[in-house]
Amino acid sequence: MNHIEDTIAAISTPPGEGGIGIVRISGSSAVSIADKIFISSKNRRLSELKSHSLTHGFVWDRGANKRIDEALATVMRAPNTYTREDVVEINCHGGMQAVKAVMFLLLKEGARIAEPGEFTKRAFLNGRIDLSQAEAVIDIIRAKSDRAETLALSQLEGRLSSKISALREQLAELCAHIEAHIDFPEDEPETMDKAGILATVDSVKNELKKLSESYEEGRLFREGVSVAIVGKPNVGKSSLLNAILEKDRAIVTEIPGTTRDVIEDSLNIKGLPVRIMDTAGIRDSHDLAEIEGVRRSLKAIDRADIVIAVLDASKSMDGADQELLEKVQDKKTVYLFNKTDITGADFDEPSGLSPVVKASAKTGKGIELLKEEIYSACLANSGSKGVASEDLLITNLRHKQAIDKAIHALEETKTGLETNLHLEFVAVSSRESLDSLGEIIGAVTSDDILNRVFSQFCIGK
Ligand SMILES: Nc1nc2c(ncn2[C@@H]2O[C@H](COP(=O)(O)OP(=O)(O)OP(=O)(O)O)[C@@H](O)[C@H]2O)c(=O)[nH]1
Ligand SMILES: [Mg+2]
Repeated sequence: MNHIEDTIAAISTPPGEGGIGIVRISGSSAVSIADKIFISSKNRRLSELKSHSLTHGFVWDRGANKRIDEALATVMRAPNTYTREDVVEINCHGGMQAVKAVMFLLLKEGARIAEPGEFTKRAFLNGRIDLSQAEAVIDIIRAKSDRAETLALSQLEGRLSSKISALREQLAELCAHIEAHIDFPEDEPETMDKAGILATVDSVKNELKKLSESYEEGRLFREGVSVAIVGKPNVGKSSLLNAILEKDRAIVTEIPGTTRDVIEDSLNIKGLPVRIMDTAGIRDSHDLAEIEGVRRSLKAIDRADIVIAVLDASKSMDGADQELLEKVQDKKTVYLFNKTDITGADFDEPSGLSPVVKASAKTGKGIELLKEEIYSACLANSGSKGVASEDLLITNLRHKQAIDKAIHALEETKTGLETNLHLEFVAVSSRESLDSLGEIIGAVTSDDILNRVFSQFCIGK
């Protein structure tokens, strides 16, 4: 993946039927290779076209002397392109056949198949974006909610990059200051501003701590949370799922033991991507399918970030309800009393449960409140107070790990200075903090880091 002199090509639209299919070509020979397979209807060569212009024509197989597809070609010349190289995009008809035929011709004319993420990797290697911005591209593609997309977009626009760069500038100055005194220890007491250095260490460290702490919340919005609806048979779990999703997703009957499998769907609560699971009612059974269903319900409790324990408000609590409460006691749980359309707000409510939502899956009452409670429970899980949307959130584990490494190195720097450790050692840890932050934006990088980042991409991006 390091042959940046190659011209690469890939199908950039997802496989399957679609209106159009796009093949993208990037590299110094992009235009000349595309010219060999594309004939514009005005009989002009792509190499004669102005940059960033679109032209209609036909994909042409010279060898077989036949038209392959009608298409549009866009020529974009370096450096104002996605990769900073010459780029040609051929928009042909959707479906697999046309794009595959175009790819085949391009490979025959000298292009190489791009590896996953190679276009974006080139954008990084050619200095158009830094590494955290490249990662934002994957996050945008994968965003499961508008909030996740907004966070990724702000990362792509460089908000994280500028924050990290600003902190690195402070650290670079600090390193230079410390290193300058290594060779002149006799000057040390007079010229080295130890108090000033310590103040910088503390202030950078505090900023990094704030970023690190934002990760749990950032991760929630990027990756989403899973919520399991559990309870005895017939308490209204499937009805609740349907009410939450506002669609008829799961089968509801008055027969206890209707749901046998885990039914999953997704929704968004205030920008939080939520994967919600309806489960089989938990009870002892001799029915093999139901036994398996109950096993899956228990597994769902384990897997879920949040559990909704459903209780039937129209009936008094029994041993099975108690058992359920014990099973969820180690989980972040929202207790939902269903069927309050039958009882009203007055029923025998056991004490000590929190938060409690009184609802009716039948009338929809309390469903909005339930969503609020799920949202708060998630943020409480992340240890966050619900940071305002303008705040910078770390959403990527790799970034958090690099920040934590930098914090640790700064702590060592601080101790070193306070205990008058030889400056050479202090210099090592302060350099380490600078380098750790450099890993986030790719100023300091290794093949290992690059491979890890770009292997997550899809082909054609
Ligand atoms: N009055 C009233 N009836 C409800 C409510 N929610 C569910 N029911 C009824 O309770 C019965 C069971 O509902 P389900 O949603 O299938 O219950 P479940 O918990 O999924 O049951 P299993 O899948 O068997 O575990 C059905 O007859 C529903 O119409 C409610 O809020 N009020
Ligand atoms: Mg059910």
